[in-house]
Amino acid sequence: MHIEVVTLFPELIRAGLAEGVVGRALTGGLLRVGTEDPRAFATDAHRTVDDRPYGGGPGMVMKVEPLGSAIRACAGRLPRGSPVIGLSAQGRPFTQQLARRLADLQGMMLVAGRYEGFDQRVVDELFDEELSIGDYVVSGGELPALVVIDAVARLLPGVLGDAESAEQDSFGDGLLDWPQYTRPEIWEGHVVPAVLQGGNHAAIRRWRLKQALGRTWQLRPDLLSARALTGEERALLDEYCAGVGIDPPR
Ligand code: 9D3
Repeated sequence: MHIEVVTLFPELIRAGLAEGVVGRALTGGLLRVGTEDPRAFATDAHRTVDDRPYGGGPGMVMKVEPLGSAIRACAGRLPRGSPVIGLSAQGRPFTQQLARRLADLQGMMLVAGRYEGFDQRVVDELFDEELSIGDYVVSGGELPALVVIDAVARLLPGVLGDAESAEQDSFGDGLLDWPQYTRPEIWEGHVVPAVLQGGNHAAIRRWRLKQALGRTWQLRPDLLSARALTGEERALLDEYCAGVGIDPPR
């Protein structure tokens, strides 16, 4: 997978990719990430990359010519057909489903905005789509671009080890995780649930599934509504709800 990022802060992108799973994907050659700084295409003595909004008002807008030139330079390095994705608060919400779709591509371009955002003509003429990472305000598109890269990179074949990726095809799909515990058995008077200390693997599996279902219903009922339940899941969730004294889903 080849990703190009258009950004006024290439160091921020580099720093965000250096560690952990994504860092390994880069050094291992499973992922390639390049950056292009619109400032490199600014033509005036001050290397200007922003300008005042038509119509007035506070803030600045990313200047069109340097941004357009940086996007075209990146496009020339990417496989044909790679989508150009702008990161903006006006974008479509980024989801795991979209991360899976992007992970199937050979390449993509991520364009990070700064200031009040992009000139709408850049959006209309050069972007294939705009993505947001959620309903809160961050200062620019760089952290959102890193979120997209991280979510996509960990889905690429070979990036996660066996132990990490086994998690992905467990019944946890579409549910919150079950509670995890490690040693010691008693910490400041608080014990690890007894079922996890026995070797009854069928009982452990049922307990974890029940916890995952119950926590999802308590904390994120929207996720459960979007997911069908098997007969076993329905029964385990009813048990969980009875245990904590809440109503199960109808
Ligand atoms: C919505 C607030 N705007 C009022 C005029 C100002 C503004 C805030 C933040 C303009 C641009 C930005 C920068 N944000 C992003 O570039 C961004 C973002 C975000 O803020 N939230 C969630 N996802 C994203 S993706 C890019």
